[in-house]
Amino acid sequence: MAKILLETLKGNPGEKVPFWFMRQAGRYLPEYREVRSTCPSFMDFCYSPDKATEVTLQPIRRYGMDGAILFADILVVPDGLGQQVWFETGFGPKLDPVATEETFSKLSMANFHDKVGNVYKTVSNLSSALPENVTLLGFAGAPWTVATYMIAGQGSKDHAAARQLGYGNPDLFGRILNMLVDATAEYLCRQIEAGADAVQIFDSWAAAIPETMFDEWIIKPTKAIVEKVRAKHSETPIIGFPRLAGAALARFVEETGVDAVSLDTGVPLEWAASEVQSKVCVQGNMDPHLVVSGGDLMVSEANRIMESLKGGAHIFNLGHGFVPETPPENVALLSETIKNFRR
Ligand code: 1CP
Repeated sequence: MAKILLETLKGNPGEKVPFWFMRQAGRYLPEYREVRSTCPSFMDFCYSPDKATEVTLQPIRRYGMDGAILFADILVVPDGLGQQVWFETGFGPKLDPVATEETFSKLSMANFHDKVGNVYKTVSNLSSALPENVTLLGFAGAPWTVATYMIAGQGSKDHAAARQLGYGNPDLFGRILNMLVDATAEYLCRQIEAGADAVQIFDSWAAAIPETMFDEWIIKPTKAIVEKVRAKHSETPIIGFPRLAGAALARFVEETGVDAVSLDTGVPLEWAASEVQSKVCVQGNMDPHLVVSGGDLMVSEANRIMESLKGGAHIFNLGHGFVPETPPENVALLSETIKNFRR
């Protein structure tokens, strides 16, 4: 059986719209919470191939998505570089901040692949466990988004610490981004070698960056990763996701050379069809909060999205990840709606 999601990423869409959802594995599923409860440390959970494999497969069994995304986290990369990462219940990620020469000098690739090797094991487990029509997606965070956590030592709303270091000490900031480019490119190549069919680069915090900085912080590092991965694996599609980039999305697509791009919830579809989908495959872009209420509005919105993007390569997805309060039965209705649509 053909992998219709992979074919669509390669620019060969068919009658059906392939689909997967960001955060399709996660707390909205009771079976996820059950496995999660066996592992108090979230990072240990990401490094447990059997558990990570199981929770990746759970949504596929329930809903039959065309794509399975590796279960791990974007903060595996700083952890692999030697920056301590942990998750505090009710708070989120915590890291020992890297914002000085001294803290930066402790990071290196020396133990990277050993440290994160179990993620590659999860990918290879998945590549044998998944039904043959399901596309296996690997992923990593983009350097800018990962750097916002590394520099602040936690999640932040306006990414003040990263922006201020980027302006105030562009040399050190540039070296942090370069280290992330090299690590991320190697990390994605290893996932591909372990069996990932395609990879996505999440730039979740690409919003409201001045255009000159958008080039330095978002486009250049992403382009460098695309070039490095493509040099080794020219056939593997690479998906970008500069979330909330606004009109800069069109330039992102042209300049980074990604094969596909994920649209956040606010991207107008008529604009996306003419300015973005005319060049690459698009994914998107249902509001995850609409899946919390579900019903007729969710169904009509899903159909509107698929109608609006049926002129080119489109993979149905959300505009951002599922929220924990999503009722699993609404995901079932959404999945059926997508499966029944014909272009
Ligand atoms: O205890 C739990 O179960 C915590 C919830 C959770 C989950 C399910 C976290 C903590 N990470 C994940 C898995 C995850 N993270 C996946 C796997 C698979 C899937 O999508 O089904 C992926 C792709 C990510 C990527 C990720 N992690 C991103 C980029 C995508 C996005 O959502 O914008 C980001 C920003 C993170 C950081 C992160 N991980 C987890 C938390 C609480 C956070 C911080 C978010 C914030 O700063 O607001």
